[in-house]
Amino acid sequence: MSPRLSIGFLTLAMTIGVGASFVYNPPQAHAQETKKKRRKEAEAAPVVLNAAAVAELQKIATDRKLRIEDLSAALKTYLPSGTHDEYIIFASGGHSGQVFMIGVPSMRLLRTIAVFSPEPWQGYGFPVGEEILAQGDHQGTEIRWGDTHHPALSETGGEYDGQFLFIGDKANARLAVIDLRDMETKQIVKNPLTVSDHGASFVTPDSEYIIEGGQYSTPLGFSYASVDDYQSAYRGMVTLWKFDRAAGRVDQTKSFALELPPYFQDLFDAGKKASNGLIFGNSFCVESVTPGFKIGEVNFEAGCSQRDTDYLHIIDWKKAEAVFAKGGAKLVNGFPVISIKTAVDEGVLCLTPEPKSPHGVDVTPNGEFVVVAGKLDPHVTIYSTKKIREAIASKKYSGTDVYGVPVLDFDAVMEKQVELGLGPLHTQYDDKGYAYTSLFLDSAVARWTLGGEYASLHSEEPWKLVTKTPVQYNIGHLVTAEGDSVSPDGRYLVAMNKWSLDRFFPTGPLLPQNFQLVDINSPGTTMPVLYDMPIGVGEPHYAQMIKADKLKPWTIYPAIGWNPHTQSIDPTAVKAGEERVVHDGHDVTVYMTAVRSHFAPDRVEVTEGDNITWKITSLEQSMDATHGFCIGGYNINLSLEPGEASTIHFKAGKPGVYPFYCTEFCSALHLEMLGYLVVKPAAPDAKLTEATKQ
Ligand code: K7E
Ligand code: CUA
Repeated sequence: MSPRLSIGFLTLAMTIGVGASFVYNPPQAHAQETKKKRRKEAEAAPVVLNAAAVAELQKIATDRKLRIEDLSAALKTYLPSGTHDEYIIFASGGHSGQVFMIGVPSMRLLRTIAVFSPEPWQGYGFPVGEEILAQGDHQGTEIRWGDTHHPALSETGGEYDGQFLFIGDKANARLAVIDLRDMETKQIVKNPLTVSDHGASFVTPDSEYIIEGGQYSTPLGFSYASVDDYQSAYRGMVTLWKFDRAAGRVDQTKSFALELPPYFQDLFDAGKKASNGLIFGNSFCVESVTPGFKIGEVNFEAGCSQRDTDYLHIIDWKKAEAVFAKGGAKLVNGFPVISIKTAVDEGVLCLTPEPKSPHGVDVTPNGEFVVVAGKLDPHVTIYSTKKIREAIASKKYSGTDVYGVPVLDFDAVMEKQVELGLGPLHTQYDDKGYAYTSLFLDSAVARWTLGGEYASLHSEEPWKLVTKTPVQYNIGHLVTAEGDSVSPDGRYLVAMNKWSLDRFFPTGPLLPQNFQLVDINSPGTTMPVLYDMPIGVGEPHYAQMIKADKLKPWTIYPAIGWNPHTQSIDPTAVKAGEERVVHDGHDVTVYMTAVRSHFAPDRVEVTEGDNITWKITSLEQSMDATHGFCIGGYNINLSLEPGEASTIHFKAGKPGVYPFYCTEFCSALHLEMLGYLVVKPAAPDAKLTEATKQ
């Protein structure tokens, strides 16, 4: 054998020979080796820029017309091949209905997680996962997309614990639960009270509850009432979904909602530390004008902004939980709802004025303050949670609203107002006593100083604007490293910009959005933009950024025959050596395994009209050895990750021959990983019987 041929033979043997008894795994071994080697090299020889290196860099910079800040940004964001990011962002995927996983500081898209929309690569909805998607259907209407807004990582003691991610769908008022061990969606819950929402999802400090606030008021429970009866028949709401961490699911039987006045509730945030037990939610349009209001005289949005203030909602969720536990909720569309009256009588709900048309409501990491940003007011308004508690205790009310809800005196609970610029929206925090607020109209990120306990962390005067960094353009949310947990890291900020205009090559009239990485590591006025990342899928809203080492994702499923839905071994999963096809009248069960590079069995013969149950187990135990399984013409496509077991059901259609094949280029003999589903015509005598009957 010539050396060339023998190498080829060896590679082939390694590729096709991976079975239960043959564990040689070249790509993985190679990856580990590279990583170790790199680390050793970097430790042994920290870079020294000698004259030759400087000259080379100078040439690159000159040729590419780079400035010194560009070089610095490049060095801060570049990840040498084979190294990993320090932080992971889980970003809303907007209208794509999905979640994006992005590394920071490299801003590389690592994965899309399929949530509300079918996704073929992940085999989500074809048909595995269809049962999860169907949980989110609305009154019999199939909903197969989502407008995702706010992802929330599960928390323990107010820290991201890296176990679960929740995300809300604004368009259809739904909440999804993603297990971060395999980054797959496990559950979708449809809100039984409202069609659409906005204030989802936000968690209480130990993820006891996942908060889903509503938005556009409607009659609760999908019932009908004329818009003319808005004041009496339309209501807002906030739902508290009980999270069962052990089950990894929302427990709908232990969840409840609060009826709220028909203001448009917007965003919510849970108190923490000093303010644990409270929930803060803002609102706009407390004028309760409705679309169609004074047609021809003034438009709706102007009608919505007649007053100078809207209302911040303050909810005591521990008291609400107690009211629910003692049966104080009434069923609306089968779901327990605490009425406004009960909430007021039991001291669960009160309001306080906030500057008109607010958007963000963000509790500081120590729980001492709540920052509200009003789109039409250049200030952020900061409330003291201590003053709120005191005002509630001493009943410092300035009156009640038209629904009888007590309104706390604004001056008694307001701590400060800080002028930042035009269109402040959302606020996040760092470890240096700074807050960061997005300025939509200014297209900038404002850094400003917090007071109270935070004053000792920085040398500047508290409650003052420190600096603004322009971003491109029209920033919505922003996210800092662990920025809404009890201990933010600072370091990085990502501006989530709605418009990109000239930043990228034009992609037709529909342009990407622009995520910009901002370096917030140095105190004071230095806060440069490091990187532009186009987002060409949907419109992301919020994101959360977690330390990468807090995530412990599985690299293969824990055992062969794993059912990702139950996160346990499926006792009925097909085992190696038990592959077969069982015919029982018109019921056919296929017991199949998949391993490089074949499906067994690879010829399945059925008869037109047969009910087929098709079970497949991936026998793979090597990282990244994923197989796909598709049957053309049947809308079937599975992703079989190492160890995964799947079961699907379908009916054999028209007689014919349907090739099935592996949709992942899994090995050198991947193209050979195929088989035939042969659908035979129903027996002629059976047809005769049918005909005779007529
Ligand atoms: Cu500002 Cu839905 Cu949080 Cu969009 S929301 S930006
Ligand atoms: Cu398995 Cu390609």
